[in-house]
Amino acid sequence: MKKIALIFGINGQDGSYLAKLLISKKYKVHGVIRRSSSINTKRLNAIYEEPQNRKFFFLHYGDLLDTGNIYQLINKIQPDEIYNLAAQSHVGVSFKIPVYTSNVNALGTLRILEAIKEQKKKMKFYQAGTSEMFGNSKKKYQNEKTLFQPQSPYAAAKVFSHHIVVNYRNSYKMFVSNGVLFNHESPVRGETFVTKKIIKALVRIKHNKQKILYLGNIYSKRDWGHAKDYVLGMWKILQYKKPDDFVLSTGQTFSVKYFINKVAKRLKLKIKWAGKSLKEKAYLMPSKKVIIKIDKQYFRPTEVSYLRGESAKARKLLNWHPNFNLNTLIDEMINFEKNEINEKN
Ligand code: NAP
Ligand code: F7E
Repeated sequence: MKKIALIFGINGQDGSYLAKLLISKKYKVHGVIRRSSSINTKRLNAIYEEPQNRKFFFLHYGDLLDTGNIYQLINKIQPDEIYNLAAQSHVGVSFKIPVYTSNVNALGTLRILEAIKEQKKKMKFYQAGTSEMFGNSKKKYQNEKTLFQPQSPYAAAKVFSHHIVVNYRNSYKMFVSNGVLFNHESPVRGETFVTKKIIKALVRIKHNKQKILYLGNIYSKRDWGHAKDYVLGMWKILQYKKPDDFVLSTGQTFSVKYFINKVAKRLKLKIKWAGKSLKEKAYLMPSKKVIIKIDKQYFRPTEVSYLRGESAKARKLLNWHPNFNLNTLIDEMINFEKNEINEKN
């Protein structure tokens, strides 16, 4: 019998990678999408249009704000595994819509847990936790034992979800697990996240399709991995013999500015930085044209300036190891953007 998975947030970056992974592992995959006024399921088209997936891949309308809808979907589908990847996932935006973000990212998780609790069938549950929960930790590496110090409505809501998962595990003996994942990117990363924004813009600048890239704080440091590696980790977390919490990370950290310089180098764009703070700019050499400017609007009221994960537990207990490094991640993302430009020409 095929295992049945239900993915909330299937239309997102991770959802699309996870759906492909689970289909390759012979699961029947059900996914929940939100109704949108224009078609936005580009990441799922390849899976949906593949005739042999017709019997194994199903999409349903739903929303983490709708308690009845969540209950009905879980009750009808009777999944073996449920992955909650749905969220208002942009940290900066969470300061603009904090109540909505908390409703989806915190209470949305609780709504799913409540629906699972009412089922006779034992269902495993994965919650998409985040390194943002560590906030401005003073630790050189953050792991499962590191204190959460959330610095945004996004992170505070995710901390609630993390704790409520642990609470339901202890209270009701449910198989519910948290992944605490550091940043992970890919060619299908949302376009307002910094890696995708930088790569897309620099490839377009290289091809004379764009003049200037505006960014916020380029001195924060992140531990960036590839979504493909991280969705495998999610699956492994649910295959572990017991429910538990796991950090997934590469263990390396780089500043946004380092990332920009690396991408520019790989694109053979020679850039030179000058100026400080909001006046800092990157010039394209030898023309001396300004191609990067700093824009106040991309700064957050509170910033998480340094994240670096330690994922020894997942590496030991789950035999999880990232295959991508920063160079291979960047190369894949650059190639994707180059193809996008070629296809449009
Ligand atoms: P993403 O691309 O933004 O995908 C999030 C998905 O959630 C989207 O498909 C979105 O639907 C859906 N969604 C948003 N609000 C919803 C609601 N009210 N009801 C139902 N679905 C809703 O995010 P991602 O990068 O794939 O991340 C997946 C999960 O991991 C998120 O929970 C994120 O917070 C968490 N996370 C991400 C990272 C990372 O670096 N990527 C790291 C740690 C944790 P639409 O497509 O309709 O907008
Ligand atoms: O920002 C800085 C920004 O938005 C990274 C989400 O997937 O990972 C992601 O959250 C850094 C921050 O990712 C711009 O201030 C500078 O310091 O790409 P980001 P994030 O905030 O780390 C975590 C793990 C998640 O869980 C989240 O869901 O880059 N930065 N200039 C900028 N960031 C953006 N977005 N845009 C800029 O122009």
